[in-house]
Amino acid sequence: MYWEPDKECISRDDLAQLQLERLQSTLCRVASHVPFYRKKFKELAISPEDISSLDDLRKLPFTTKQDLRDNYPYGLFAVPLREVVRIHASSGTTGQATVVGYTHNDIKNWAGLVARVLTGAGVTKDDVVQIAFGYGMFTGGFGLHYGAETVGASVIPISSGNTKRQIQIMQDFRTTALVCTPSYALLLADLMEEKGIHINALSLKYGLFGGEPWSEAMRREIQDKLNIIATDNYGLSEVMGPGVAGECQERNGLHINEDHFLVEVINPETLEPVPPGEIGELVITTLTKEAFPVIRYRTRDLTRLLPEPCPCGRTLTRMQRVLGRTDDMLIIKGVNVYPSQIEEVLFDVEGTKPHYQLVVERDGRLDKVTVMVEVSETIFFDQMKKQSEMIELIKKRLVTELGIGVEVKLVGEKSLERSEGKAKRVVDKRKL
Ligand code: DLL
Repeated sequence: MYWEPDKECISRDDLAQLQLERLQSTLCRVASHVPFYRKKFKELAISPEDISSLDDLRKLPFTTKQDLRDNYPYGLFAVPLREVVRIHASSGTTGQATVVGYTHNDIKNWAGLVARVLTGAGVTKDDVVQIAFGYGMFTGGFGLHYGAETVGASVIPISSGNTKRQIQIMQDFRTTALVCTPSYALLLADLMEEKGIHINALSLKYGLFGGEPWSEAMRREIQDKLNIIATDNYGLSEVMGPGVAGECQERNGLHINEDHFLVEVINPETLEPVPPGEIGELVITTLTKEAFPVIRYRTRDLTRLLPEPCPCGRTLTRMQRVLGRTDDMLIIKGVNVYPSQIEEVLFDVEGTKPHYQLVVERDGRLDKVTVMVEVSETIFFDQMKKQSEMIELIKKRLVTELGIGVEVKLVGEKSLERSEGKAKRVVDKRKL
């Protein structure tokens, strides 16, 4: 049930002590080996010795994605390349790619933390784990792979893509745990339905999904269609990759691996901590990373901490599923709107499919958002009246939820572009 009970169920006091010790050694490491941090500490007139409690964390500078870009490719590494055994990079779709490195020890820790997440979700060495995340520069494939091997499960490193083959392998190899993005899990489920493959033809028990935001409605749909326990897991390459946090079988928030990551939740505008339990931007300081430590890394992911004890017995704090990103936020007629808010509304309406896209355009001086959502074939082709009723219902609920009006367009099943990795939810035509 637990992978490392001494860490996952550690007392909060012991944890705080461990975090402080590890923070201090991380600060010494970056101050002596990373010119970027040395310069920042000097500018702020602080040195690692000034940090004598966890509250002192607030004296430290933030690190942003731009800092990583400015130091491309190896500028923030804290060890010589000779000690680096693995390099990953983020896709860089929004500018310069960012590069991260791992020592032998980092890889060992990473595998152990992913093993924790897998174990929490139910995976044991008796499982056959199909990893449908891309292998390559993306951390998803290799990260989950090493973790699953560490658990002792039988790993199928199929990587992403080739959906038909994924299903064939799932049947033939009797896969019990599926690992991929939640949107890809739905794509797999849809194709199975189309091909008339009954869920009983599979041996699936668990699905571990991450890499992109999803909703409770999507979880329900995946669990029903694939007849599995679907858990959420979170991570980012700048900090390590998958393995930063993951849900246990309670499925009520993700336990953060706090013995390796110190987290804060801040107001992205004032940069001050939000009151306990409120939503803000997650900020992470790595506590054990050797090759690529980061101090107060601004993830741009929005969440809140759930400090109440979890019935599973783990003492590691949970975070709520990621609600969106600060840079995903759309400002429409002055109102902040997150795709996840729209998603929750859409999926509550009967007849919609869990595939949608938000198209943002500029109409004169104003931003206009059109919500495109797939609906079942019967509604799309046969029932004009039902269609207009549905549009009105969605619009009404969106006004209540968001406080502003948006356009709604129903589209046929499978007409929105599918992705084998992370789904593209927002098409912003304003930048074109
Ligand atoms: O997506 C690492 C990962 C791979 C995590 C596989 C889990 C499973 P990046 O490509 O660097 O790394 O993207 C990180 O993806 O800042 C979030 O915005 C988003 N993200 C990752 N996991 C989740 C999740 C990997 N469970 C960025 N829920 C992060 C919501 C997530 N968003």
